[in-house]
Amino acid sequence: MTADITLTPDELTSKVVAIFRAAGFSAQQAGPIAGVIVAGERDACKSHGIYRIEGCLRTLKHGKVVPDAVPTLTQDESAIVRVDAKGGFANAAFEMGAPVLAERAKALGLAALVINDCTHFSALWPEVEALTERGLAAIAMCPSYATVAPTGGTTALMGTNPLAFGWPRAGHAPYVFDFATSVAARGEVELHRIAGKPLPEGWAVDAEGAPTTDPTAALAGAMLPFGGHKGSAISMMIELLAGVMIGDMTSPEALDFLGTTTIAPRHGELIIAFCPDRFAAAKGGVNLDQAEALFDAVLGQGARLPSTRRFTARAESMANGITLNADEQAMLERLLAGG
Ligand code: NDP
Ligand code: PYC
Repeated sequence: MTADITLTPDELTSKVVAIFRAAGFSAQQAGPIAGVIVAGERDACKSHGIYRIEGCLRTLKHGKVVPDAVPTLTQDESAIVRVDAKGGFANAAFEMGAPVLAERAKALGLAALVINDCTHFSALWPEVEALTERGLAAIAMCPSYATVAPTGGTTALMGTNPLAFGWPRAGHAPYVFDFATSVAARGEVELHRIAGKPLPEGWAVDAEGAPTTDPTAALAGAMLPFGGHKGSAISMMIELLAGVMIGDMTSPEALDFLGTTTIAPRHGELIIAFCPDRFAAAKGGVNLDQAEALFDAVLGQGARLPSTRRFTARAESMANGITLNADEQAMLERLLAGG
């Protein structure tokens, strides 16, 4: 049995970039997708780590992502910055749009980045974190493909529709949360299936609409929203704002376009950035200590802030490397060999 191996984030990035470049992705696409995949693995977010590589490659084989897409940015004097991803992954489009979004948000107080026609498989926290690094608060959201039943319903309609928020903090890692509006990300269901483990109760229904803990039955049926009718409504809001409002596909349309949930979905994404100092200008600028008092109160109760687990994992990976088990190594070696 092969022992675990430990790689630095840079070593893992080189391997992931090499896999995507050999598959035909341009450097402009391969770098950003490898970046978010390795960030997921580094931060112990396995549902969006290296397990996603094969899904990206399948998406290419199905002809549903443009491997050498060159995103284009359109900007005017308004608060809306647009990047057309031209069918490539959202990550290259975000890298192009983020500096302009930040500049507009600082100039106007708030601004939005609309990404259209992107293929999307990734976690959203890297994006809101990138904006907090520029002193901005940010919200990011996108639809997915129809895999989640509305509360009270039985059939997949909405996507797992992630929602992320970031708040900048002086002298601390930012306050960031990022979650699916389904009970868990679909990637978690996939990981349970691969590991042969049952799902927790309340995650999913089967194709007949009956509750199930069998991951395979859940993947054929529908996941459920988090928080009952509240998560269901937030998920619908994401369909409206990051689908209909930006003139892009909703989750059912994305599923129709692809015909399968085994590859990454095509749709749009909406990222909104806020300049706290501009909002509090009448009060002489934002008082970040007020936010710190809230965070301290959370910690004072023995609770934790979101992303603490992730930042701890990141510090551990940066200090001691990213450990891959035998199956993960075998997958990487197979993909590096072109298999
Ligand atoms: P989780 O339920 O694992 O985590 C959600 C968030 O809650 C994280 O910020 C997490 O912080 C925080 N959190 C968890 N437990 C606690 C706690 N006890 N106290 C305080 N905060 C806590 O996320 P999901 O499975 O819902 O989503 C995982 C990822 O999947 C997300 O990154 C999301 O963007 C991605 N996704 C992407 C989709 C796409 O279409 N591109 C679709 C759906 C999901 P921490 O990480 O520190 O635990
Ligand atoms: O994990 O739900 C998910 C997901 C869907 C698309 C990308 N990630």
